[in-house]
Amino acid sequence: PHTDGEQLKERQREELALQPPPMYKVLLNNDDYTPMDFVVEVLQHFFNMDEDKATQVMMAVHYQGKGICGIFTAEIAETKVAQVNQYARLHEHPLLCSMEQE
Ligand code: TYC
Repeated sequence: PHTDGEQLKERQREELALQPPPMYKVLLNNDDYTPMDFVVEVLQHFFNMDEDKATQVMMAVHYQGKGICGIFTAEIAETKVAQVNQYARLHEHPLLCSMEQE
């Protein structure tokens, strides 16, 4: 019923399904204009950080230029990036969120 070629492809599908999915870092970039309070609120709201953690991450981005908000699978990372950038634009801040594969 199954040719050798089909069995090989099925094995390859099974092996791929056992691999963990690729993970993506969601990053925040520093800029000179977005208010610190706004960044802290974004980190609390979109990344479920408490106020202390959000303040730490915001200050790390402020002094180091970039920082990690979290690590997610592709679809979740893409959604976070889109939501943060849309929210920042709505409030007319230049805050930039991006992602890169781990
Ligand atoms: N540098 C901004 C300020 O001084 C604050 C800031 C922090 C902006 C983190 C963006 O991702 C950011 N108001």
